[in-house]
Amino acid sequence: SMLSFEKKYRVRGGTLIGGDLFDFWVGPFYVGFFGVTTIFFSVLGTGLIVYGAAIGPTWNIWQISIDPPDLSYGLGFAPLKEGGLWQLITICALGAFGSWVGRQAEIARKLGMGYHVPVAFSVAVFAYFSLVVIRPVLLGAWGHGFPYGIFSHLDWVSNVGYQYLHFHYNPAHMIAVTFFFTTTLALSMHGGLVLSAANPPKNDRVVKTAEHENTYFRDIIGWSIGTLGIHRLGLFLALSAGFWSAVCIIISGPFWSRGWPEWWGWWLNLPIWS
Ligand code: BCL
Ligand code: UQ2
Repeated sequence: SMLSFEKKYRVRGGTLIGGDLFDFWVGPFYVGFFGVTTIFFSVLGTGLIVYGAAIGPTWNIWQISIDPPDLSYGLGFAPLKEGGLWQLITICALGAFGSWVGRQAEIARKLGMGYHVPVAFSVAVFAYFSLVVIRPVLLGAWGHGFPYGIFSHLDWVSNVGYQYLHFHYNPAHMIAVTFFFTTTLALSMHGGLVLSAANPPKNDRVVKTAEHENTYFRDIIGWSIGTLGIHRLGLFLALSAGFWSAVCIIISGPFWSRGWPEWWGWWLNLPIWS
């Protein structure tokens, strides 16, 4: 049931597609045009995965894999059992992720909020899109996409990594990894700081405010980024992690086909060393 204050947020309008047609709620869920398309693509895509598993060799959850077409199919359609399923599932996945972005955007509009959430999720979708569309298209075959399976996608990451000898030398991978690690550092500091102020020890029980949070860091490092600032920093760090991940895989093959350690030759070859 609805909480007393919820009703005032259930306002009409703000839709991008469909006008008033899907502008309603089912229980706690907003529906909307994109809610319908999300359900459609998710159910169809999941059904195709289960079908692929059913015609495959195993029900072992770790070993089930829906593989992309052989490289020989290039950028064409493959028969269903030869990678065509992977192609349809990829379309469904992109349809569902795109619908989810649209749904986030409509709800943001409805509530008069910024588009930060859909923009953020779009970066995750972009990372997925770069793996299964951008890089395969640039390399000329859908077979460069990654297989949909638990162990199989790990094998793919390992194989593709070693294809470039030592993926840690990929400069964009370095930046992505650094942003991932810094994101966890920032979130652990933020979570720790907020809990330390808002969830005081038993012998005190006086909830502290942002002034205490600011003072804590001013005392330690002479500066506080501030309560709004830490969220801006967090969003920037997290989006950068996803963005540089996409870059690191797009450049592997299409723009650099040798080992990544060799890329650093530009440094060793600087004239200042000779
Ligand atoms: Mg590496 C990629 C870290 C070692 C080869 N590697 C990555 C990046 C990340 C990373 C920077 C993966 C994250 C990503 O793309 O997110 N690698 C990393 C680290 C080490 C490491 C930290 C380490 O050693 C400590 N990598 C190595 C070794 C190589 C290697 C040296 C193997 C031998 N690495 C590769 C290769 C790749 C990476 C090859 C990549 O392709 C990958 C990369 O950059 O990909 C872009 C982005 C996020 C996504 C793609 C997820 C998208 C989610 C979508 C939009 C939504 C899903 C919804 C879901 C289905 C719904 C669920 C519903 C639930 C019910 C709620
Ligand atoms: C802060 C602040 C918060 C915070 C955190 C800080 C009151 C509740 C975590 C401290 C953050 C700093 C010093 C930036 C760290 C930089 C990187 C790159 C990790 O000052 O304001 O608000 O949560």
